[in-house]
Amino acid sequence: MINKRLEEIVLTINSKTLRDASSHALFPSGKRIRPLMLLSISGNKGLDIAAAIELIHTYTLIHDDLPSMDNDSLRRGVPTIHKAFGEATAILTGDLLLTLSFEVIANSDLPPPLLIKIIRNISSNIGPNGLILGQLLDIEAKSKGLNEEEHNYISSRKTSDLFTTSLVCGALIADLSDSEIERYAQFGQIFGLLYQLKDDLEDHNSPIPLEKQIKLKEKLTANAYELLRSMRPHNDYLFQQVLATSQCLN
Ligand code: GRG
Repeated sequence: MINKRLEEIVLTINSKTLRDASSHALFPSGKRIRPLMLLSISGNKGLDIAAAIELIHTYTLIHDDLPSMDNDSLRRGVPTIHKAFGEATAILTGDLLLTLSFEVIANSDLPPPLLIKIIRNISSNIGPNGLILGQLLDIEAKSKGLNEEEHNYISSRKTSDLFTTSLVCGALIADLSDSEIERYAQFGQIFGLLYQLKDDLEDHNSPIPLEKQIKLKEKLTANAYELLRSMRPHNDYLFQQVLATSQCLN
């Protein structure tokens, strides 16, 4: 369902080069965790917003892979966009996916007051006090040592904030109460840290000693389950994601 909607969105891009580059970035598909989390809360009426979240996620990956950032040659087993299409096209493809995400949101048929809440939440989480701040701090951190608190702060911005807005948008579309929305936001922060920890453990890429990482993983997993158990209705997809993510290094 999400892939079909993304295919339709890509077809609205007039330039063949930009359409091909966007298609290359979106397919083969990643795990689609963020949009699936959103849909697990909102149901099908959140489809456009879920697709917009995946467009944003894909933009961050394209820009993160650029020579001036992580300089990666492969993503999901295929050449990164700058390797396949050149750096200028890769920058523009990231830019267009971000821009297109807001066009898709604005054109969705959800009520305008809800759309404004969604736009406010997404833009504050991916902007200069969210994901972009996380990316900047991550780049700056490469030339200096970090303590656990600083490292976790970067992970919260770089990774948790996009999970958080995906979950909060799902909760907003499902018309949940403020306290339920807040619980999904808390879950997003915890899950993002857990997800980043898994990535760090797999890549052996953390300034934090292994023992401390494992302790943190156990604490985050317990907190994530506790929050999920307090929510109604039971969300099987979110339980499965915590289980799959926390199983690293078991
Ligand atoms: C360029 C503004 C800007 C931000 C980049 C996404 C990001 C921030 C950096 C990528 C590096 C990284 C390790 C981020 C942690 C989050 C993460 C593990 C992203 C990969 O997400 P998955 O696993 O990827 O959902 P797929 O391929 O399944 O979509």
